[in-house]
Amino acid sequence: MKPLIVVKLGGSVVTRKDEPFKPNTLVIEQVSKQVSGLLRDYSFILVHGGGSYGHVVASEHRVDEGYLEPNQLIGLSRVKLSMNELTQLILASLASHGVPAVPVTPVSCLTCSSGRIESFFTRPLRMMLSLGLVPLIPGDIAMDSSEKRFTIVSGDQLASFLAVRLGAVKLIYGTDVDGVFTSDPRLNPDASLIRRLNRRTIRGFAASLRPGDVTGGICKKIEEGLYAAEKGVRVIIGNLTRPEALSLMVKDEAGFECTILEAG
Ligand code: ATP
Ligand code: IP8
Repeated sequence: MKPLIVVKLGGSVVTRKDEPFKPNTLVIEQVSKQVSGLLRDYSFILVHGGGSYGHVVASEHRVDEGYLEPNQLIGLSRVKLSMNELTQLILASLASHGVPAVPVTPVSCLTCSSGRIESFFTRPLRMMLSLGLVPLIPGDIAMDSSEKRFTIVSGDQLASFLAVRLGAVKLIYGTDVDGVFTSDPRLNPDASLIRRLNRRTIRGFAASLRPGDVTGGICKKIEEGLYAAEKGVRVIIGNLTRPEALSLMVKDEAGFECTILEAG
């Protein structure tokens, strides 16, 4: 089988996070075209985030906090509606470039405990990959066996879990910035890119990393990425809004401005 690459298409890549329900159509198209060209040599799982779709709705209904009161249930439905819409846009773009993507909805094949994936029926994914299909997986709502009863499972967690479980050679977290910086580069023009990051070196920056959206933003992304790196997956955080970024990160990230997460 071809080497497996798991790519998380960040919400900051596939949407404009500062405008509710606004897809970044240009970047979605760029990514679809690159995946199409790479499929001859690699197999892919594409995970996508919520951006200006899921996060807004999830936080309105406090879905990430778990069950608080019955009125939240309609919120679960609304999160699905908004995420389905985004998945559909990405799927249509991939298909128009000849990428045989199939959407897989996490709420139907996994459960969490206190917000962490506890079981995931991955057989359909393995069968899809062996056929040459490209699973397209959104961050999603999930049933939770703890007293939370439901939760949000982030694309970041899904991507690192699947990269480890399915033996990916590389896990790419695509965002709208070049990687992890000493502080938020969109707020601080003096922030500098951290090219290599591990649990030891991160201590120096921990205070400057802001938690972000309902699923924890850049901090959680680093944590999820380090988990996969420590299990032997090559993990990169890089800017997928740059032209040809995906191809460069898949084939050879040397010389490309990005952050590599390492064990140690
Ligand atoms: P989503 O969760 O919607 O899928 P995403 O995965 O694209 O989104 P975010 O969680 O939004 O990514 O994280 C990327 C954002 O984190 C960047 O747009 C940046 O502004 C912000 N950020 C905050 N602190 C930092 C930092 N120290 N280094 C890099 N980015 C940072
Ligand atoms: O954007 C969250 O996934 P993320 C998805 O990867 C929802 O954190 C439903 C808010």
